[in-house]
Amino acid sequence: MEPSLESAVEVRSYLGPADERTLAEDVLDGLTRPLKELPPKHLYDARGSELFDAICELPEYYQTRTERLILRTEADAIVARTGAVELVELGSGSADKTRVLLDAMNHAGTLRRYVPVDVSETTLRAAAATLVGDYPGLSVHGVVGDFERHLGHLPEPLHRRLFAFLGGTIGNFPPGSRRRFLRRLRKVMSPDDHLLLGTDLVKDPQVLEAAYNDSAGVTARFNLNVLHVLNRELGANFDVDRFEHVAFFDRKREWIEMRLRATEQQHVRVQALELDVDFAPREELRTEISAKFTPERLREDLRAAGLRLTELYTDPDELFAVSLSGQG
Ligand code: AVJ
Repeated sequence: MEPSLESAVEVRSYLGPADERTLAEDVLDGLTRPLKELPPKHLYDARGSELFDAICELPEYYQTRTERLILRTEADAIVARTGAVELVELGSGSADKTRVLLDAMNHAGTLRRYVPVDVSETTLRAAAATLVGDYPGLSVHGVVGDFERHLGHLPEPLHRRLFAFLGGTIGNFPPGSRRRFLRRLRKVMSPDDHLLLGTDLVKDPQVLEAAYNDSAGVTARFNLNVLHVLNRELGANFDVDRFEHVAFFDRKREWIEMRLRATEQQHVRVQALELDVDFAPREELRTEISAKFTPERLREDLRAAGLRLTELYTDPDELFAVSLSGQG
């Protein structure tokens, strides 16, 4: 083993017993409401993450490949514009889009540190090990945690940082929490830091709806998987076959909504919570919102958080946007 590689990686976990309670609390909160709802983060257990990776390859799901194309085209410009020596990535996952940015920083000769923040320690450690091998001189400081709660645990900045929040995940926040999250993010940023944010754009509703109702049924399996999560983690007895996947574009709110619809009247017991939940025939449980942006709304949301939009990079078909903003 190379000692130099070993010392280049440091991983700190901030997840504890409190985090195991969040699923239980979210279920108790969400399933006792008149309009049943679950936060989308529980879609991503091992199986859910696998299904999400499969979604990213679907012909209908243009987001991932479009964002990658934008990053490939603009990475050098982004690095030149920000002068970043350090990349802080929220929800880094397998970090494959990250490489495009790390490559550009490496070529510019500025790359010093990568700070991935992710809830999965296994994924984070695997990515860290590969990256230090591939980028000589790179150090990785991994933060195992929830980017909604652990932003206070980022290491002291070395110099100018680029914060990346990619994939359109910001769209999962409802408008109020979205601005609150951006504001909290802005508060941990230094005056010379920049935020690189990936957002899906408002477009033809048919194109949007197809992306969440793929013909291979992968999104349906991804959505239904959350019921398996509740069955396994909380001893619930959802009959997954008696729910169906629903996804539509809410034209007024300009977001995609994913729901699970009970095909018939049913009663569910959640053992760990001693909770009984009834579903009326066709009653729906909301599992995700995925907001779509116009450049104007994006600018406004950033401004409300104290950030100024400086660049908006998009693809020729204007499907997706990667924006750069800062405090200057
Ligand atoms: C990972 C939140 C960006 O909203 O498009 C994909 C998740 N849901 N298909 C999205 C998702 C259904 C995805 N984000």
